[in-house]
Amino acid sequence: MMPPDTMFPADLFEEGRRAMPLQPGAMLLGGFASPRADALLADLHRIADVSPFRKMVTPGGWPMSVAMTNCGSLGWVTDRTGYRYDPRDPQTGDPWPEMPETFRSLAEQAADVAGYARFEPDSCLMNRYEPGSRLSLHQDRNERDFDAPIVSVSLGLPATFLWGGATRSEKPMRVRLYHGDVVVWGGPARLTFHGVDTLRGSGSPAGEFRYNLTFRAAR
Ligand code: MD3
Ligand code: FE
Repeated sequence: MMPPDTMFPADLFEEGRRAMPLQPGAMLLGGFASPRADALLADLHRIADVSPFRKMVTPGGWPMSVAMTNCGSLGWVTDRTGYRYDPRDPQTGDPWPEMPETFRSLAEQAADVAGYARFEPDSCLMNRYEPGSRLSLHQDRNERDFDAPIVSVSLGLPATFLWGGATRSEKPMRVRLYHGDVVVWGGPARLTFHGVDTLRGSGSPAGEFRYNLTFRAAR
C-alpha cells in the first residue's frame, strides 16, 4: 500500500468512493478524506495545541455555538468589530500555525477532482461542533475573489448540512455529511447560502465532536 499522499485521486475512487454533483459548481466527494482521516485529525490536534478552539463573538455580541481556530497565512475571525481575515491569532498574538502538508494536498487534490485545477488555499478555518452546536444560514463572502472554490472536509460525528439557494429566503435542502466526506463549492455555487443544523450527540465511536475544515483562497 502506497502512503496516501502518493496516491492519485482516481485511485481513491476505485476504493469505492463516489463523486456526486449537488448543483452546478458543487461536488460531494463521499469518503474522499477517509484514508487520511487519522493523519488529518492528528494534525488538527497539534494545531489546536498552539491556537486552541474558541467560541468567537459575533458583531452582535453573542458567542457562536461552534468553536473555531485556523491554520495557514490568514485566519477567519469575528469579534465586536466585524468579520475579517487576520494573519494573527487574536488570542495568542502570534501568526496562525502553518497549514500542514496533509491538509494542503488533500484540499488541492479534491479541488482538482471536482474540476478546479491549481487551487492554492492560504487559509483553513477549522470548526468544532459539539451536541447543540449549529451554524445558521450564511454566505462566505469575506474572501477577496470568488473565482477560487471552497473545499470542506467533514470529520467525526455526522451532521445535517443545510444547502440553500442564491437568496436567504430559499428553503434549504438537507444533506447528511459523514466522517471523511469532502465537498467542493465553486463557480455558480460559490455564493450559495448554507449552514449546519443543530448537532445531535450519538455516543458513537466517532467521538464527541464534529470537525469541519474549510479551505479558502482568502488572499
Ligand atoms: C457552500 N462551514 O465554515 S462546510 C463555514 O460544516 C461553513 O462547518 C460548514 O459554512 C461546516 O463557513 C459548512 C460546507 C461549505 C463551506 C463553504 C461554502 C459549503 C459552502 C461556501 C459556499 C457555498
Ligand atoms: Fe460557510
